[in-house]
Amino acid sequence: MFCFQCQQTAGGKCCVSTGVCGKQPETAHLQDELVRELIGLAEAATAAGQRTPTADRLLADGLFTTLTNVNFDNRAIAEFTARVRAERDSFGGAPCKVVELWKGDTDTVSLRSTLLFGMKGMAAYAHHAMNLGYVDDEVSAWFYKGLCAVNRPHSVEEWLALIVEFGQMNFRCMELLDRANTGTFGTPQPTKVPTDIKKGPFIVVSGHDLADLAQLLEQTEGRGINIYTHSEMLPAHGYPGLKKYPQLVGNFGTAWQSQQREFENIPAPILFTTNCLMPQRPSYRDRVYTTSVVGYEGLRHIEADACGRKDFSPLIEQALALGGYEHDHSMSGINGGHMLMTGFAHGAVLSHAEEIISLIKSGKVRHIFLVGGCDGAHPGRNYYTEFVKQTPMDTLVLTLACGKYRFNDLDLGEIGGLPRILDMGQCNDAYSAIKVALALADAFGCTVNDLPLTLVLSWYEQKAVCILLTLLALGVKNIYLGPTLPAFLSENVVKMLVETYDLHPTTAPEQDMDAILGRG
Ligand code: FSO
Ligand code: SF4
Repeated sequence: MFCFQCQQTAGGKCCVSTGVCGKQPETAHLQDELVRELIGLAEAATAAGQRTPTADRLLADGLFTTLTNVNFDNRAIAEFTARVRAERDSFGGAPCKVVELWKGDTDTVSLRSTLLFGMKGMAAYAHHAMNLGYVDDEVSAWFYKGLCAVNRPHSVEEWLALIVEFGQMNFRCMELLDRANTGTFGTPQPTKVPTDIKKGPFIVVSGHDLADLAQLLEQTEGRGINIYTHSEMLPAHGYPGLKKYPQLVGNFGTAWQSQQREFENIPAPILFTTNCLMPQRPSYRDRVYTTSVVGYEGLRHIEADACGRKDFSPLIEQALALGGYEHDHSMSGINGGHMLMTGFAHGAVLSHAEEIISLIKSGKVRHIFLVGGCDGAHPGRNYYTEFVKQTPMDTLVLTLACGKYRFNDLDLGEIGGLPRILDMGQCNDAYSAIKVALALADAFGCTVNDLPLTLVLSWYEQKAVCILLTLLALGVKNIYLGPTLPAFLSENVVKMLVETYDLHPTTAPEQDMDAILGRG
């Protein structure tokens, strides 16, 4: 196997014998095979000069299936690949020759991988939007264009142009998903979320898919079962269309990489709607369910019917049978006893735009940091906790994605009635951060790069890659990126990113803070 798509890749280089994530060589091989078939499908459709809704969906779902910590089920991957092959055959023509993805000149492999991994991230966002009935023709068409581009030779300049074009398309896709989420469930409102678990039956829902959560909430109405979000599902509490359900009572645990410890002996079922799924320990393996593109051999999978309806009764029955905790349960040691705040997406933040602008003008807010992205097990990730602890009292911290669990239990106080930490939502809500930055730039008559704003990002998997490419494509400079740089970026590509975009690898919290605030 050869896989270097995520931050925890073996030795910071590549996984070759087994994945650090638990991916086995056979699964890696099947995922590569699926990507090759997806390229074949995009090529066949392009040669035939036509697309089909089935192919649109297969391209997005297929790429998402190969994203880190999504699908470990060899049979499910092979079956999906067979569907892709059948769709390709329906376009006629001979199967095309597909490039060796991981072979060739180092810079070419690096640029090709950057585009491919970015597309895997965008596929996840397109998938969630489609689940809510939102489709953007340009976004769907770009999967064909991008997969064909991955298959062809390009000069370095051409690769870079493709990557920038992709970054802009991913902005459009994040906007689509924002419209899908807010159009379906309303504008997120600031909401306090308890982290302790009430006695009695409950279900934990992980991942990013709000449509799945909504169906589960409908089906658990009046059943005496409480629902807890986990990891990236936390921002669901801010949406009026979801928070209206009285059984959506809190958040369980912290970020994805702590799941094996936090789920140990849990007396409740857990639903994984997307990544990040880890290999399970025996004490809770019989309680984990997957749905959609997520899969793991031996776990029960909830399929959608032709209309997209899912029957969650196996989880509901198991929740009732397990019965939950006998007494209210404090999650002490894992954020226990705290209330977490979420719901500060662009709608809520921009409703305070005037105050924020006057706080900046009067010098009460000296700087705004966006500290966010994905979390992981890498020891260097304490950087983000330390960095946020060191932010001066006259600064605001915007955050998003599961990296926020590194510091969202800190009490950093308030400025002018606003909490100093504002949780904007899931990783895709980077769209909100960009909207807020653009609105502030507009109000101050400057560019985003001239604002007293610095992005300090943590990356783990390929959604973070697409977000980074979007930020660069929008011309955002001076981003701090850690805990390590992607292994798939070659020395020359890193050099180019540093020179063109002032991209900074993170160093030490004090050192970066001094550089950002012009101290020392
Ligand atoms: Fe985290 Fe996993 Fe949202 Fe990622 S749960 S790591 S960027 O999937 O998608 O932030
Ligand atoms: Fe390794 Fe990450 Fe690939 Fe898993 S997804 S095999 S950890 S590089």
